[in-house]
Amino acid sequence: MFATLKFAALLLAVVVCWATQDYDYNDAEIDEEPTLGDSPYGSLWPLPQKVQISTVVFKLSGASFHIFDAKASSSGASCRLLQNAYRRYDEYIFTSSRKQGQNKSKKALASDMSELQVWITSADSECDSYPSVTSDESLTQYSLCKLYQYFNNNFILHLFIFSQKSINRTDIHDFPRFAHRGLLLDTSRHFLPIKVILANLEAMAWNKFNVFHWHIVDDPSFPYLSRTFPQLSQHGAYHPYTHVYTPSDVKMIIEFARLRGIRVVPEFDTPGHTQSWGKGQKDLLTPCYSGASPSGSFGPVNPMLNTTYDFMSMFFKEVNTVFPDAYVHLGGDEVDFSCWKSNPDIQKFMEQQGFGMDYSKLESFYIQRLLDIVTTTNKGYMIWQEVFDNGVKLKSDTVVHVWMGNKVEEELQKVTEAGFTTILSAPWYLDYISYGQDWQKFYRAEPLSFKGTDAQKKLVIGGEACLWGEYVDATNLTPRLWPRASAVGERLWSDRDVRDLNDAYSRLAKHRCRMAYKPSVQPLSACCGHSEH
Ligand code: CP6
Repeated sequence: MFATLKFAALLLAVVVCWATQDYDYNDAEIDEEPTLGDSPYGSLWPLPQKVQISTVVFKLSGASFHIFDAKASSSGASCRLLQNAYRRYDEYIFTSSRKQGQNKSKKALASDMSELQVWITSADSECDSYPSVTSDESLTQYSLCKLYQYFNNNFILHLFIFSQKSINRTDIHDFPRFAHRGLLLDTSRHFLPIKVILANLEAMAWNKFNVFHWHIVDDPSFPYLSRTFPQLSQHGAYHPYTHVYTPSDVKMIIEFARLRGIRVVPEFDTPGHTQSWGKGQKDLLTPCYSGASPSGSFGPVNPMLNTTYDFMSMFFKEVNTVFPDAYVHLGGDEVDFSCWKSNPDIQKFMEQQGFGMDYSKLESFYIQRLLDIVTTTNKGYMIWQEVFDNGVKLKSDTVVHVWMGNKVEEELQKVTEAGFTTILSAPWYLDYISYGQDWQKFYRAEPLSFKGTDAQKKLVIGGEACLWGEYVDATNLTPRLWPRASAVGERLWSDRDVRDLNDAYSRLAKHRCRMAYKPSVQPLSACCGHSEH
């Protein structure tokens, strides 16, 4: 029991949790840990690009404090997105104190900060539209006697005051280093209830992630309820009613994300990783052979049938109407050729097409046709790196997703040399866990360390933390992700030079507690008792 407690405490790396316990870890482990001091930046996470904290302290008074539109703001009362954000931030800051009635009897003092004015300076409002890769996420914040916040466009209140009850006078000018800061969740290996997805979108917003890469279907299950092809989830989901995402579920997730400046990019991965598609869609997958007769098992999508492309055409037309983002992720990773090789019809087709024995040519043949289909729906696409590696002809706005752990820099070099935008996931496989503080490994990664021109570096638009779902479900997903993903969040948001592990450790410990005590991320709250953080 005691051993379990100690282990949990170390994993979570929280000061408040381990203070009373007696440790006997071996020295080698301990030597590698950064020391936990105080950061001059308090609990700021991710660290803003420019921040100046003065020693003048103001108190936030829960009784009188309110957030509202500045007079000169170009957007305000009619903007539901903004008003929703004000309400949320008021809750973040004051929920616990108001519940406990702490501020009711206290009168506001002269030094109290009583208001936050929000001044939107951009001309075109993004109130009613969806965030995009070109959204302006910059912010200028002046903390005067009254707190003003000027920011452009994206409407995410990146308030550093977050949940503090007092605040140092601070000037901030902030903007992201990378435009694409994503998190991949996998809802196929284990079904994730809506509640879990929303809780993690909330945590993403606190860490300034702005892309939810929804790896929605894969081999084990097909939880996406398609209006056009309802039989896909009918037969391919773990349960046809309880373990599916209905059109209204999907809508809710997209709106919840939008209000937090987060894009939802769905991935419908083909031609591999499609076992679950085959359950509801006859003849979509390639029959595998054992000798001269079908073995009864199936391989990747069947690339030689016209019906395959008719299906994909209708399917992605629907995807285009359901998911408003300008991009869809088309997968294309890890295609296993053994089934294609075993099938005599495919062998014949290979010969006719002049592919010889090169099955990657067959893979490319399929992907090429799929890309052309998706292009007609006016969507952009992202693809895993294999599609690029195989020489498929890609639209110039394609995002190539680099995930393989070997030769990462070489790959980034090649992809950007070819002129494509790219995002990086190779260093950020959060489904891999190891003893001790592995957040440091994620934190140390540097996306631009490859050899290349400035123009090439500009094509790296960001990265994604991946939490593949083989070993996570609703019971352990949130605590496995946070605060480990926060390390990736800071790497993608803050300046390249922000890499001091001791400073990060101090801020992250505080940031982690802040996240843990938020009622909307319940799974984390269970580990600690009451706190003042
Ligand atoms: N599922 C899908 C996966 C993985 C990929 N695609 C994966 C591969 C290797 C590791 C972890 C995950 N589980 N559809 C690769 C992008 Cl180590």
